[in-house]
Amino acid sequence: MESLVLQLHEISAVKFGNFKLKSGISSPIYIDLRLIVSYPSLLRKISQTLISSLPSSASYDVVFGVPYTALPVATCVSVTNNIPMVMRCKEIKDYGTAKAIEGDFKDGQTCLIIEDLVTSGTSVLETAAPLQGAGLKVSDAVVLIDREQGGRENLEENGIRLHAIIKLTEIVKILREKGKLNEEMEGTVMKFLEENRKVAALTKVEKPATKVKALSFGDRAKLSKNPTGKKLFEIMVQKESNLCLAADVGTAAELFELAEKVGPEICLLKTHVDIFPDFTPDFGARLSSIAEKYNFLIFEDRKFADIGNTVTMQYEGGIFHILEWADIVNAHIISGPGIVDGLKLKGLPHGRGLLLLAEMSSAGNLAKGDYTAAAVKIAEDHSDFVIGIISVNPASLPGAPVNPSFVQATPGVQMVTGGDALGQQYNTPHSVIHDRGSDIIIVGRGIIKAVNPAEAALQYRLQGWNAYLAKCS
Ligand code: 5BU
Repeated sequence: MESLVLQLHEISAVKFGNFKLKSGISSPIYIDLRLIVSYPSLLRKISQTLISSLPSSASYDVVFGVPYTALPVATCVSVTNNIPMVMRCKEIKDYGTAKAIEGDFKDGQTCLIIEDLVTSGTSVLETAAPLQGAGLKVSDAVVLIDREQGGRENLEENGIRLHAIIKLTEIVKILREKGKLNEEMEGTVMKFLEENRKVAALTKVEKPATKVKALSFGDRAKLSKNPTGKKLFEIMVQKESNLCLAADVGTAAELFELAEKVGPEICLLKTHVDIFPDFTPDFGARLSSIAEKYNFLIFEDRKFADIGNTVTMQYEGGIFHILEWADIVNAHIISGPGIVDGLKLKGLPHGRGLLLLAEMSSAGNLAKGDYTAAAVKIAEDHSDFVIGIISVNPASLPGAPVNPSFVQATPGVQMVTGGDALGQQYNTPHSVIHDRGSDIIIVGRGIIKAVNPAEAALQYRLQGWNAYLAKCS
């Protein structure tokens, strides 16, 4: 262990000084294990140490390295121990055969997660979810360094055993013993690590006490002035689901098949009806009967944007007859409040609801500032028909907290942050619901490109719902 620590120090993978961390705080210690790719013998040593730290009885069908730092380590473990590897693509592409998890594996196989450093355990948890979603069993994670900031406990609570090679405080002690840092620096680093541990523990205890408890969906159902808005909240409570599936599949036939599989997990199914080459006039009736069977609502993501008079015709007419089957539609406010009046004219007599777009998930979009504020204001002015808002950061909307009778729905959600090649940006379910204050996660490719969409939907539902429960407690 000593020689490993000394080598890490020698290649400057462990440094002492004054470093500004991503979180903005200054740290006297900095760890950058990406450097190990330049030192093959060290890489080999680390991977061997990781494997030998596991119980001898343990065996895994596949290994997975958290990108990017642990990826070469996992490759090394895979090659030397002859254990197949699986990989995650940070960006799920629309084309080709790219999947959320790449590699050959079978449902129910066991997967060992390999990570370089664990702090609170969040990154391991966010990694485990899509693996589990793809059908793999994850019960163990092995890491090189444990920062001792609650990672072990957090993972344990989620059924994952943590195997750590060395604690950060042990690294500091070894380097001090070997004369690589002076007493003063040792003191500074130990104090920093201790304080950070306290900070992590304190925020855990203090946050719920100082934060305003979120109102439950059940209570908010009572506040909604619109029957569809009310029903949506009620379904969320009944199904313990705040998951909306963005069903962007290639054909209507695939959509029906997917809705049957994922139906039990969702409160809302979002369509883009104009993408189906096999659309037929009975589309609405067929989808509605599946919606009724599994108790979810249908949201056509039509993004109306024209003047009031035109949207009345687009809503009701054409070949899609959206008004007949979509419980909910949405609209941009670029044309002003007349668009809401137009849609309301047709929708309200049918008890339908409208979501207004206040923010978008794509990079460089223009829905911000005054535009976002205007969307919230128009929503308030039409709270009999507007049931909620499409937003990305609901807690920071102008005038927040926004009227609790409005549901907040957020697209751009996957188990890991990142994006696609065309500007989509992803946040995790926990971050969207708990940290950003949203109510509903809208998930498309995270579910539909999964090997097992039903299992992936279950995982998204659990993550979304647990984040909601945490907000209410
Ligand atoms: P994804 O596969 O999870 O990236 O799909 C996201 C869906 O949400 C997709 O149907 C988009 O049309 C939709 N969407 C979005 O991604 N971003 C937005 O700001 C809005 C809708 Br509004």
